[in-house]
Amino acid sequence: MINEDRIWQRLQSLSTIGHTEAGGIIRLSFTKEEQQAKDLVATYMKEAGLSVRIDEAGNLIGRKEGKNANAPVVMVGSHLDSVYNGGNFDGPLGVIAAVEALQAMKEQNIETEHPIEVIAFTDEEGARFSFGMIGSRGIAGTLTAEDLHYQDKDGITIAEAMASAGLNPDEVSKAARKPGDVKAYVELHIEQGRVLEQRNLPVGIVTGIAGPLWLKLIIEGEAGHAGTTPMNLRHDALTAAAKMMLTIETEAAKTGTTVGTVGQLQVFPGGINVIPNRVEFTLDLRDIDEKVRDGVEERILQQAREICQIQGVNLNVELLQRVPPVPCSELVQSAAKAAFEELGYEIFTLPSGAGHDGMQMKDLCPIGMLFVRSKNGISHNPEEWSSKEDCGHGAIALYKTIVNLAIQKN
Ligand code: HGY
Ligand code: MN
Ligand code: MN
Repeated sequence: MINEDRIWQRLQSLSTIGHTEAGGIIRLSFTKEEQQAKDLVATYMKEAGLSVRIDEAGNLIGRKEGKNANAPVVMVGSHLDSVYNGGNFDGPLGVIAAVEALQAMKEQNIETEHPIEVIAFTDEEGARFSFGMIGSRGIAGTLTAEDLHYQDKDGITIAEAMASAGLNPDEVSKAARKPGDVKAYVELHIEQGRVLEQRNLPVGIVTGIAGPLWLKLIIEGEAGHAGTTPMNLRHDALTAAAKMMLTIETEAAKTGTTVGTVGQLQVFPGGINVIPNRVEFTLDLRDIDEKVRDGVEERILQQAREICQIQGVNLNVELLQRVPPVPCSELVQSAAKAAFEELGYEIFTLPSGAGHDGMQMKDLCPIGMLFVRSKNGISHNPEEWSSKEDCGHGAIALYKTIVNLAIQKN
């Protein structure tokens, strides 16, 4: 049904773009590496007989017409941008498998009622601007001009980066689709965890996506001489931050389902013999249950303020993004279950700890996801890997799910 070798070869070609000496991938949004990846995938889309365009938010879109041009589109896709030093499968597998599914339909002359669009969303990861899911917010119509002010490490805003990539940030709202335009959105993605591996299954059906809360905590103390300032007279921003990080670890672990990560840390002025007067660090807090997640947030911030009181330092908290957890729709889950049955795959369902573009699409259309087993559950790491066979199983399951969704007359 699908060509596993072609998928594998295309994944390998894609993995050379943004490849670093450290062995990982750096393909940040609106950079030449992301553009090169889009250009390569655009050639694959054309080979699959799709009409190809870039929308106003920078998403690469390949479209296959359906028998009924007015029928709502079935969307399928993922992303081509990466985290810093990421792996080869997070995002690209979903895009390449989606193109393969449509190419297989073309080669087998399969016509569907609904048109189908493959989307390579721009900036799913948020690595460059610590914001993220820019492309899917654009399609969902929730991306605003204010969002485009987020800056990267060099102070370049999203708007400036879009302009340098040939887009007009003032027109970003034109990428929006209306509810009713889209029948469903389905994405194939690597699991990035160990559940499928522990069950010895190649693929699974996702029940829901945990919601990421991203905060930046800014602690301001007092710079001082490392040699002349007694310990009891210090207002050390870094030791205060360190105690807060340990609180994050303790409070997140308590619920058994929440995960908390400090991924970025900046210390000022950064001298070996200067007591730090300013520290900035990020918190990525997630749970499949929004109330549980926000309860952990509350307890962390409460203790952070107590730490500030004791150490005589100041805390400011900046909200970067607060994305609610999203359940996967019955419509897509049942189309996937029917596909698994047709293929003789064990029907196994699991939640996603990682965030995905489907979260932004939840008010636009029913969403759903399929997972492919990850070796040792490793991801966001050059060691990220899924076998050719598992990628093939994932692609066939995606193909069947798409056909199940696009062939029905409603
Ligand atoms: O951060 C995430 O969960 C996803 O990889 N963007
Ligand atoms: Mn991803
Ligand atoms: Mn990722």
